[in-house]
Amino acid sequence: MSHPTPIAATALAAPDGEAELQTVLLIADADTSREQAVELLEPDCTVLLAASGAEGLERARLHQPDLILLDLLVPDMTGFEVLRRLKADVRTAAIAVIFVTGQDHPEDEERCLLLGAADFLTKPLSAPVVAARVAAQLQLAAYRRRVAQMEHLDGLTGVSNRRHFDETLAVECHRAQRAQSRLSVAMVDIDFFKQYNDRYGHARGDEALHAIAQALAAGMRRPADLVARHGGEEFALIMPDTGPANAQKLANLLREAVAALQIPHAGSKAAHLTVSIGVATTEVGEDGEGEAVLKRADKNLFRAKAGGRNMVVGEAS
Ligand code: GH3
Ligand code: MG
Ligand code: MG
Repeated sequence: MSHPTPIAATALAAPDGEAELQTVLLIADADTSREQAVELLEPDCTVLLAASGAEGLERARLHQPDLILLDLLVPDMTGFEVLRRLKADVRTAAIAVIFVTGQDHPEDEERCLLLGAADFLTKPLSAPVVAARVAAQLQLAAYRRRVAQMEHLDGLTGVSNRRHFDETLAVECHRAQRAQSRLSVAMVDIDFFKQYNDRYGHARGDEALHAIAQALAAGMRRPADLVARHGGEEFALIMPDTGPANAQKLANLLREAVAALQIPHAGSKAAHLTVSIGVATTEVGEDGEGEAVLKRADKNLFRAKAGGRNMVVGEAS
């Protein structure tokens, strides 16, 4: 089977800049239609196969595909049941499902759509119809994914926003408490930034905020570390599983990375933009959503400002 246009209209740009193929999970017993579908999708998408409803549900949960093609006739349960279970599970409810059925029964089509299927295909499959319908759903999936990512990001700086920070901090605090590990947070505030705006203008101020945010993000080492814009010219960091000594070490590297940008600021002692950072660490088993440790980090930030700025203040190990 051949088709003129690529199915996956949007190659998603991964955060590291590499394009990523979209993933389609095909839940169907082995037959010629399944072979046809694989052949049609394979050059443009990553295709995952599941030969039963149970396997399909498991793979959907595990791999979070962009789209599911679901045959009405799977061996272990009806396709309707698979769809019902996909929609009942928060981990899979948002994944679009296209139903594939052998008979042209309008009542099947109606039932699928009522159960939440996104679209419907009838066997024998027609290549152009499959390509068009799959492409439409994949485009929507790409759009949804981008919106979900944007909801977590601060528009000006490209790092996480305050809401995402608050949610992540609550989750990580509970995780640290359960794991009996320590979690560090830091508050980062740009020094003499009001003067920077007054002297160079708000637009230059915005550019500096973006550059500093990106330098902080680039300096964070572990996948679980998080940089967020906490508000105005303040950033906040979450460093899971990190004690006071390592958190202060990292904070100092970040402070140096910002200074190394050498963004000129005639109104600052250092003659370029710098940041002050306050660090704090949870006690092992500490309860709470993170307000307490954040407050301690803020107090240390105040000390860093009072101590002369462009410095890190943390807690004793
Ligand atoms: P300190 O060294 O004590 O932190 O002094 P500061 O001037 O940095 O602190 P202050 O709180 O007095 O001023 C913060 C400034 O940050 C004022 C505000 O105009 C600027 N600011 C906050 N958000 C933005 C923004 O989104 N864009 C720009 N360009 N400036 C911002
Ligand atoms: Mg401030
Ligand atoms: Mg400031």
